[in-house]
Amino acid sequence: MEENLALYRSMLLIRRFEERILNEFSTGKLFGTTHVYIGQEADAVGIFTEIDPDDVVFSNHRCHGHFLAYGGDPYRLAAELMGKVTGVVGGRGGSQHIHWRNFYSNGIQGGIVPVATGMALAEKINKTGMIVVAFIGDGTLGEGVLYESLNIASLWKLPILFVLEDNHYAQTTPVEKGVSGSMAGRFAAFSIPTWERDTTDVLDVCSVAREAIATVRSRNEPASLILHTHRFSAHSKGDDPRPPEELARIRQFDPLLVHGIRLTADECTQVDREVNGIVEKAFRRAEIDPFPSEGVVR
Ligand SMILES: Cc1ncc(C[n+]2csc(CCOP(=O)(O)OP(=O)(O)O)c2C)c(N)n1
Ligand SMILES: [Mg+2]
Repeated sequence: MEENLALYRSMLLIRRFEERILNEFSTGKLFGTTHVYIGQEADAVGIFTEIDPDDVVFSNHRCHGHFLAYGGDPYRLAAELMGKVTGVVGGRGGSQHIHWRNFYSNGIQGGIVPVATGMALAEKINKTGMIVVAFIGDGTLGEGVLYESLNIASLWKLPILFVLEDNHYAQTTPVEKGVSGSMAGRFAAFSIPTWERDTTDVLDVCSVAREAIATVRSRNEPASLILHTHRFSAHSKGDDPRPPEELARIRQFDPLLVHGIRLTADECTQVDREVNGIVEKAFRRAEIDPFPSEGVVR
């Protein structure tokens, strides 16, 4: 029960944080762009429940949910989005370029995958026992550098888990128009084993992630995890050509609803109150923080 509550709380923190981000953009307090994770929360929370604290994580443009599930501070993430000196990377990285402990993100689709692969080589050489987890989206299957990385990861038997979050869209392009053939087949071509689930149930994600992660760690070799999911919000702030019927249909897969039925109404209300308080405090505190001085990178 405790665990169910903790999983729900982590997903709700991401949801409320991201909702706040979308609202704050209209106030002009945030800089750059943003790609919220609303709808996909079960992926991050399930996976981060199963990795070790020292494992290395490479995220992408849609990184807030990954960062929060990793244990990142919502206040420092809010400050980062506001360009404040107290931000995760001193207000210089913005929404997509975050680094904290062993967490890295980058906005260039696929660009971070060879870096993640190199990091897995370093972990192997240094015999740290740590594995690398690299997140990509369905649209990133179109990036050639991904296949060079899969090839090297397989040839050199590197401890890396490639997580493919298929939310069925690359910006506004539906997956049917951008991805031919089989997703799992792409990994199979490099003899990389794949675990695949179509689910927004965080307990399912925990269980499949546990298997995939255990395989990478015990064999010291690559694996992949394909999670079919749904993005409820626009790709970025407003670019969403999907018809209302489709948006209504996918809402039935809301990970908070799917998992929420395992909790009592009182528990949900209590967690909601607690999480709203955390998000409110994070944004209020970040708002009054200073901007970095010109030319100074902290
Ligand atoms: C090399 C590169 N090309 C284009 C973009 C612009 N861009 C950012 S996200 C995105 C779509 C990514 O789709 P997907 O990989 O499915 O991830 P999702 O946004 O669905 O999470 C595009 C085209 C980019 N960031 N990098
Ligand atoms: Mg996508």
